[in-house]
Amino acid sequence: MEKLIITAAVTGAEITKEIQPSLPITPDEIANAVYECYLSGASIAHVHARDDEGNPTQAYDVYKEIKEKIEEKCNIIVQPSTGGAVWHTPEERLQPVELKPEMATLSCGTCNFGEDIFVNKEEAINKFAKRMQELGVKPEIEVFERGMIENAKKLVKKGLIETPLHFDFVLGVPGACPATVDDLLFMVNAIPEGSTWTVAGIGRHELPLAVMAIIMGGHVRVGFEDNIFYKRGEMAKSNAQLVDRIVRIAKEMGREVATPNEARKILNI
Ligand code: KMH
Ligand code: ZN
Repeated sequence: MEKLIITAAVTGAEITKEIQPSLPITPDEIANAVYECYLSGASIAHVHARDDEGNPTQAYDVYKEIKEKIEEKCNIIVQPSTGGAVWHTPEERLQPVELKPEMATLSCGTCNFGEDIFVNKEEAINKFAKRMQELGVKPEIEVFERGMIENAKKLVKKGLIETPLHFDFVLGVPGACPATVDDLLFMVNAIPEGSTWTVAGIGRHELPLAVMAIIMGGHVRVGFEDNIFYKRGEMAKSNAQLVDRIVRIAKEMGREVATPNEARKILNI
């Protein structure tokens, strides 16, 4: 099996410090949290930015500061979000792509998102994909529902993204696809041959789906964006604590963990 790529999603757009006191918010806090995750074994940092009040922002300058601070510390792959928060406009969301990161996320459809709707119209998806292609940014295709895989295949036909594709199945978002074993298999069986995939299980689903991915040859995303607990009733102390556990399980199962440069090779970056 390929070595395991661990993505650390350290901040997200939904969690607050009131809910998880160790949530990294400022560029320094985010860079430090990412560095700890890198030392633990993460090879990709999925990054969301926050403004001075701690609210989600897609501002170019804030992402630039975060990216530079991370790059001063380590060679982890920096993957900014183009999903942002549900209320960001497509124009706002696309800003971090202008930094020409190695990767960025590309959500390929609309879904319910708790009480909100995460809107990704075809026109915007095409625009995001085109700009990433122009700037040489590898998209990680975010899949919250099965139809989003078909939208990604359409982008390949239109020449807006290139194979091999890399997918992230975000399973267990309230209102979107559940996080069962059958759902993960359904997704994995639907992606084009030669694709790579990772899974981000939300909340209590993070760990079981990660274990499945380790067994199946997929990759794993963990972090406060998706899950703030270490176990039932016990908050995680840090993002790195969640990475540490995945590294331990992978090693016990004989799956080696990829360095950032090994992840670059696996992902064709
Ligand atoms: N915060 C969600 C609405 C991404 O980063 O690309 C979208 C999200 C996906 O987190
Ligand atoms: Zn995200």
